[in-house]
Amino acid sequence: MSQSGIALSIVIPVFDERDSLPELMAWIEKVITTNAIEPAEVIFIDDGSADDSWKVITELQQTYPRIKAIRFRRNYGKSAALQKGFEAAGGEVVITMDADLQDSPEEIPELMKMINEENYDLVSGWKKNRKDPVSKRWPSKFFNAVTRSASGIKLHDFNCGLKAYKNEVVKNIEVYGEMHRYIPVMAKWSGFKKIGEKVVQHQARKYGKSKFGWQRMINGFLDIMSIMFVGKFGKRPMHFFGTLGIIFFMIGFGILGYLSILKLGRNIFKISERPVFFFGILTLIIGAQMFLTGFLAEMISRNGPSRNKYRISDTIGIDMKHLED
Ligand SMILES: Nc1nc2c(ncn2[C@@H]2O[C@H](COP(=O)(O)OP(=O)(O)O)[C@@H](O)[C@H]2O)c(=O)[nH]1
Ligand SMILES: [Mg+2]
Repeated sequence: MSQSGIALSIVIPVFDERDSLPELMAWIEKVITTNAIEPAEVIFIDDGSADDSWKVITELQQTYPRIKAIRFRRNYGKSAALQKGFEAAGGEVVITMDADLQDSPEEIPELMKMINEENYDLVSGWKKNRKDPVSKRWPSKFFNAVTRSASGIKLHDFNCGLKAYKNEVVKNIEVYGEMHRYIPVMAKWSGFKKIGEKVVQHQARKYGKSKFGWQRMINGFLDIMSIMFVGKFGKRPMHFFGTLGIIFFMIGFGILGYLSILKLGRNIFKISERPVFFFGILTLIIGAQMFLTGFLAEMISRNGPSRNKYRISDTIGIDMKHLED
């Protein structure tokens, strides 16, 4: 048991899912009681929904006291919601799940077993038989192939909303931007190596509509570059920029030095008539720029980022002060 004595935390990001919530909560409750998973908490993070999702959550809480909730003042994105949910989660096992009824709560007991008994750090769902339109499935296949080869983690479905974690995993990763797609990659970089997957049931969306279009997909691709970079050089950016800086600087220095010696020796040409002269100047400047970038990155990373500040307007069952820090 963790210090809080809670066996399971279910973290559910919500954005305009009013119609799905009552059915989802009833289903989760059924799974928890039939499998005697106690104590369990369900944490909803309402991310500035424009419909009455918050009102529905508040009402559901009267029936199901295990519900806790956080409400953002505006929409910050799925990653932000997961991050705050992870900070609030006290369960020994933490399971994330979409709010739209596409993920099945029936998978919970088996996922818990894989964490508790088979000692996995992280288990990702795999929507093997995915009930979404082709416009979603194909980009997703491509995305998964890229992420697989970039990260070396052999998962089929990185972006599955249904995942299970050991508590210490969620406390040791920081999810922001559109990074929720790369949580397994972040977990690996943080030293959690036992990462597995489980084929999970997937349903077509019953109510409401999908919130992930191509704009968010592009941000997702940019984020994988950040994640690989931060994972490798986040704490020592000068090693990356400095190395590139030295290479460029030496090339430029070599070219200009060579031209200077020629000029001094024979003085028979105008230095600016040699095209390589401009190349030399260019690489020298790029080299110097790289160094400056490296120094700036070092200074910023030393002062620590404050990107996980989100404005929270309400909470249920959760200490708000501790969350806004
Ligand atoms: N907190 C939060 N949750 C979101 C946001 N966008 C989507 N979600 C939730 O993430 C889950 C998956 O989103 P969905 O639109 O169904 O994506 P799809 O399954 O890929 O079509 C659902 O539970 C959504 O409510 C967001 O901006 N903030
Ligand atoms: Mg969905």
